[in-house]
Amino acid sequence: MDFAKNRILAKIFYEIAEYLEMEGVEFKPRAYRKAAFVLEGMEENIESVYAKGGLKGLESMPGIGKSIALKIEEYLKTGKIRRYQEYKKSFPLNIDELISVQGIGPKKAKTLYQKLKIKNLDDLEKAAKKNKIAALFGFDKKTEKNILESIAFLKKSKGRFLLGEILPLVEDILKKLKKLKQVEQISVAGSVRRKKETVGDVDILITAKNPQEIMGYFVQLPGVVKVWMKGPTRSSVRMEQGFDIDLRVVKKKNYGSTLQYFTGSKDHNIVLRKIAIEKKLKLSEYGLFRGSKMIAGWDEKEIYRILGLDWIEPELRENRGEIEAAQKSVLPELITVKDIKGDLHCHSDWSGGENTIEEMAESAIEMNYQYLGIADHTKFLKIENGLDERRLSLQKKEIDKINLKISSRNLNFRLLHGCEANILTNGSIDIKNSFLKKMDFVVAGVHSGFKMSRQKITERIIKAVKNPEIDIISHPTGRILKKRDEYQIDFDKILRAAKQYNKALEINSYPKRMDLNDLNIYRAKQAGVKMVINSDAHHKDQLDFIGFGVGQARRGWAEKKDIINTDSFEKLLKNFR
Ligand code: DGT
Ligand code: CA
Ligand code: CA
Repeated sequence: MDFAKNRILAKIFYEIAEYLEMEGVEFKPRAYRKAAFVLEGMEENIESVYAKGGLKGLESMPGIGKSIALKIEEYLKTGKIRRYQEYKKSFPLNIDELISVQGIGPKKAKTLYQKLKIKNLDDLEKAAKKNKIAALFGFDKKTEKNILESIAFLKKSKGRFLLGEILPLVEDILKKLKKLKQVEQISVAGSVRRKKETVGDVDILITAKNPQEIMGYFVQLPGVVKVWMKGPTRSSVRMEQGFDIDLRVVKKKNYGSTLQYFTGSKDHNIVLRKIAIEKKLKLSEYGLFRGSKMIAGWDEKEIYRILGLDWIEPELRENRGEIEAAQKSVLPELITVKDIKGDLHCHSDWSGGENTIEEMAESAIEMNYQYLGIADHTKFLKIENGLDERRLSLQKKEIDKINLKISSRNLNFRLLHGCEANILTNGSIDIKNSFLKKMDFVVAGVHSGFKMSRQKITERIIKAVKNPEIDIISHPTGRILKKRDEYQIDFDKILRAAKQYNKALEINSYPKRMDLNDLNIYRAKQAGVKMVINSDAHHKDQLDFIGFGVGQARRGWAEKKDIINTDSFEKLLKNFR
């Protein structure tokens, strides 16, 4: 099924939300974002909802009120939304781009356009370099410097896409191609197969009976907006989300070597080719050769074996020691999604989340988890409606009630009551220790004051690590992919403290967060520090994000024993107390 209209409407609604914020309208932006979010996650296309139920049908969807339903109707009938067109006409600017700059929100974007005719990142950069921004808003030099840094950062990541954003789309396309009777073997290669946190383009390989037909089907997939090339063995398209997919059809006898070659990474392949040469062999995408005789090619494992290596998981192929480890047969046994027994960081509608605690629990039960830890924000985070001690106590009662209900179903499942408390600028926590003591577990993280000096912010986090009531440090680096760099911390110092006080650092699976990148995970593992892979879900469907965290953990060589939420419920709680 094609969900093109759902996606287009979602994108328009996200943009309308920004325009509303530009005008200083309250509450409505949130409603539009919610509607966009619902549209993105729908399992039915919006045209058929409307065809079946008309305006009433649209209104009966969660998160869609009267005025938004009318806009959907308008779009389905006319292909346009007048209000949106008007906004675009009065403010012809790249709003997504501008507000992704740290310190620039919709209102500032509006002023920038009105006063300086700034429409995009390039305009903004030029103006900032001439100190025009500071003059306009009364910013100090430092703020303007931050803006320039943020622009440089955005430019660096331009043209790369979050794995979490595109993987669901890629998996959908793989599924569609797999269903074709002509397709024999199929795999994604490149950085997607290696689960790199950001992806330049998507590479897919297949072997097939009738390549022409497959190419014909591929270039007409829903969501394709441009065909770069369409040939008998290779086609390349641009998807509406902006990323490209390369599809290659190869011969069966070359499938393994081509998969190996296009999985990369380039650095990994270079070393592999050297090893081949040392053995008087030659490795290329067409196979492994002795002289002109092909000795391997159809199977990837075979190539590694003949080169004297254990087969290497794609996530490890970055030339970071995996080849030496494969030679010595000491590769790590990487953690898998199946090893995860529960999630210790998700949000409910008590603060920031979209679903009730019970709905979150049901999703976790469906995922065969043994436990789910509700860790809502605490009171310092006012914008997220953070919980104070009184509401935390009420929440505890609610969780007890749900646990009781669930226990009658004879499931091996329990809800745990935690919170994601704030590490304040002086390292203290916004909820008293005497209260935290009563909770099942406590996550604590930095949610404000990122721009402190390296020494100060490190001390601040270490103070939280030493706090006996805290079990997990969330957002240990504070980065937001493509938006904000890690905050300056002395990571080695934090690792030493975490090891000494036996605290777990969080691998955050939320696609744009991914606190603890592959290299940091590797460092933590080497330092003997335990980690926890959490979804940070704000919606029940987002519990699935866990796979992205597991992907990064694998890239960081993490094994089951390194990750605490592979433990049973009993063992986990014993360690927390
Ligand atoms: P991306 O797309 O930037 O996220 O990263 P990759 O790794 O998917 O890179 P891509 O799409 O340019 O190429 C796919 C793989 O093909 C790459 O990982 C390794 C292989 N490859 C591409 N160009 C070269 C090359 O010049 N030399 C070698 N040895 N391998 C290459
Ligand atoms: Ca690629
Ligand atoms: Ca490529």
